[in-house]
Amino acid sequence: MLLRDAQGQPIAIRREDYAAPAYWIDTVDLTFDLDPAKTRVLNRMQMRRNPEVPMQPLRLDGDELNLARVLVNGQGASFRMEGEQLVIDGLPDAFELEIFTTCCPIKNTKLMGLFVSEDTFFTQCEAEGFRRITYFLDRPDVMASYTVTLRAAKAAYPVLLSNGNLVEQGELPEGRHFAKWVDPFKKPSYLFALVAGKLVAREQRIKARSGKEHLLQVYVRAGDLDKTEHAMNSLINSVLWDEARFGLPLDLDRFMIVATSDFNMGAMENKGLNIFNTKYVLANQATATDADYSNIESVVGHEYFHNWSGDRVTCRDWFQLSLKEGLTVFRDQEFSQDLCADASARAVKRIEDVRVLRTAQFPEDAGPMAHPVRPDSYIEISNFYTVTIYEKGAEVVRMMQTLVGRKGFEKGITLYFERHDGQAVTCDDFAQAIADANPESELARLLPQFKRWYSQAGTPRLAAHGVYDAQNRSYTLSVVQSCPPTPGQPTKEPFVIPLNVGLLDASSGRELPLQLEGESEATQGTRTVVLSRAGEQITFTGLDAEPVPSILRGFSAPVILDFEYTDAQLLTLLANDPDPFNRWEAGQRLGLRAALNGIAALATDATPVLNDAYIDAMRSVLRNPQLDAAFKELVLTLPSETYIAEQLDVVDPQRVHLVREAMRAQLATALFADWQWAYEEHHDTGAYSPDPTSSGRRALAGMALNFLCLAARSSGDAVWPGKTLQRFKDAGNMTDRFNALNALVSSGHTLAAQALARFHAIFKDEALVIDKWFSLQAGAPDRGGDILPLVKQLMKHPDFSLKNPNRARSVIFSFCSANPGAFHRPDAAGYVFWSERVIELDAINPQVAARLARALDRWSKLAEPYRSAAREAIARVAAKPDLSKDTHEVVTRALAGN
Ligand code: B3K
Ligand code: ZN
Repeated sequence: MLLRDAQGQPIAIRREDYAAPAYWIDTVDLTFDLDPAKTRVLNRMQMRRNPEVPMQPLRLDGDELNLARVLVNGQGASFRMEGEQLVIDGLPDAFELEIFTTCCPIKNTKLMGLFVSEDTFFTQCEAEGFRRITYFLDRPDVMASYTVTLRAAKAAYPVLLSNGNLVEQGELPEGRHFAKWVDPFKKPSYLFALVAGKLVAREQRIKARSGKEHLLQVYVRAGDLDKTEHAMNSLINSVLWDEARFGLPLDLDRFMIVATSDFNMGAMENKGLNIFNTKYVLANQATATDADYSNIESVVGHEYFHNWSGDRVTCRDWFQLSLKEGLTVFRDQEFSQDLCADASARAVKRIEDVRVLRTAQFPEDAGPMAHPVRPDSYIEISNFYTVTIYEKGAEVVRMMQTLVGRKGFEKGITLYFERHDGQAVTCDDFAQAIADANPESELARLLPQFKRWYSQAGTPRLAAHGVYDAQNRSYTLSVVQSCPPTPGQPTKEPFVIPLNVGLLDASSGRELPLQLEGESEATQGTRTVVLSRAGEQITFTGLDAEPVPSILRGFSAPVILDFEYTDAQLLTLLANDPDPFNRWEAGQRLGLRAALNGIAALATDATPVLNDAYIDAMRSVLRNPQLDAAFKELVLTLPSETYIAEQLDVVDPQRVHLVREAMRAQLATALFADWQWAYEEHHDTGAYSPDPTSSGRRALAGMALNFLCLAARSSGDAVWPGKTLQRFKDAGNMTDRFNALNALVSSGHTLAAQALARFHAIFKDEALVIDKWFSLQAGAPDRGGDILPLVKQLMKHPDFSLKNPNRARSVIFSFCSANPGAFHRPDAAGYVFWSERVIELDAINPQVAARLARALDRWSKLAEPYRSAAREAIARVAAKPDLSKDTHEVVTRALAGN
């Protein structure tokens, strides 16, 4: 596969060009002599020709390798290089191929392949990193059995790990030692891993339902062992949950997690040897927040669940990435929900997941990088580890569950793994298995159309309209679906959309029984209506007055719902909807409406943005004894600047920022007494536990403190900032401490400087906490353009490093991607800063650079002068010679977008 055209421009790989491999690799025997400057890799493979493919030369992928020797059946073989590929002609049908290469892990700043982090060797092979370790058929449909021998200096690298089971270990001359690992399962190369270094492990033996014993290990650096309890508990819960919910057992004697502080992403599901960013492993109450605890639980779960959805059954090609990622995100979401003690905590988790989808995936689906859940082409696959593949992919799986029911879905999963165990398959195979296990379901009936969710990009819109017919006592909802054009897809066909609907009585707020036209009886609760045509009508009968419709309950499909709710209807839903998702959604719609009105009015009018009815409703939620603190915190959080911006055709980010800040200030003062009450009522959560109830109380107390400090800003009151500083000093856990610090920093109080200095002094040796310290400052609300100079200063701080992805993200991404009010400056200095950092990072780590490049995806929506300045900045990056494929793809797509 040649990756550049005659002009040296990268060329796209297309899904329709898929062809089975011309050779298979049955076994791989790897021997590593580990040395940071020059690691030697001996790779012995038993290979055979694929008889189903016409005879052709063997082409092995490689990247930045030094090739020393190639032997075929023990004899020197003739080969040639075509670009980075090693090509061998005239091979017999079956043969042994031996390849000897060296590489330089210490210089590997891309963190793909074999690299060194804090004197420890790690690997990252997904998607195409194995070719940076040895020449190989580096594609997921080539599955082989691996035997791995690691050799290294014993004093420097006492722990030597790879996939599977340790079968032998021992001493070697000159202070070296070795370990030999055999993986009992065939796997694609992207699941290979090794780790070598000075590490210690928390261990736990568990017994599965079958009675089989397993050893679980969490490996970290010596000082971090006290931060591994939560990760271990999360792992144990994951093993138990997958067995209980889907009947999927742990299939290995030993399951290892290893943490590294230099990692491009969250974690990696290598078979039996998961490698994790420290951010998703290390936690104790002094250093980690509730959000960290909950992220650790879901990432540990996610990687563990890949052991089946990804490892036992993998992807035929990278276009099928969502086969494993969408399914595994769905599984980790369900896991976290099932661990919740009650319905309210489950709903909170669902709302949080939907919030991610709507603030990150919807913009992606509307921008230049929009792609279907199963993309048709890519230049660099690393760019397609996106919220569309992951989160929208998970919604597609969730809709399947909705269409076949929870039990039916479990049957479908069982059939999928029975049918495809040990294979590399496609998204079609998955959908087929779920449908085949449920032949009577709506999914089976509509399967080809349902699969448009895999092939069509863009977020569908539902325009719903309700008409009450007093004479017939009926209410008809008309729903028209549409989907905007996306790159390469000018028109779309209708989707299959499961729409969960309920009706409330407008005066009492009570839920009404549902009886569809033609039905003889009414039912209580929610109905799932399956839409499949461009326009349809749903008629409910037996209604004495016009009801308030509660549509898209639980966010039953990843769509945008337009319905012309009156404020009164939304207030009814906010106060009464038994569906907690739509109850929250009603509050969001009210807040969004106020924001959009405020933005439209700003040019001429500076009256308060929020009306009394909204403020009163928020007060009622805050004071409602029936609601949980975590849910209240979500309802009282205004829609984000990014989400508000998405609703506008032309975005002036400064206006969005000003209006949202004005809304916050208004909520702070109008509810001052209520915030005081909320803080006093919720701030004591007893001994620390990260469970949803106590973390919800902390979240609400933290929110209250934030508003109290904000109110103090306009009133000049010194009491609450003083109390907040005291809270910061006395806090018994990181959540309370960080919330207090955040309250001071985001209100711009003068006490913030003191607190920040103290925070740094206390946690100077805790890298993950120092990341928080950086990110809080770079993400703080902008006041008169003060954040960019601060960000530049932070980059000069001795603790800053561009090479460490977590640190680079904590400063640069917190500013460019997460702080629109500070980043979009009328003087364009934010964009200039962005282009310089993208270029600088691209030379070090293209994956991280390409992620940062996405910060300007939505440039064509910006108002002037932002729009032209942003375009110019993107063009500046695109014009840079020798740009990586990763960044090249992102910026050229951005420019083509308009
Ligand atoms: N599968 C990995 C992601 C790999 C990213 C490669 N650029 C982690 C995960 O989704 O579980
Ligand atoms: Zn994953």
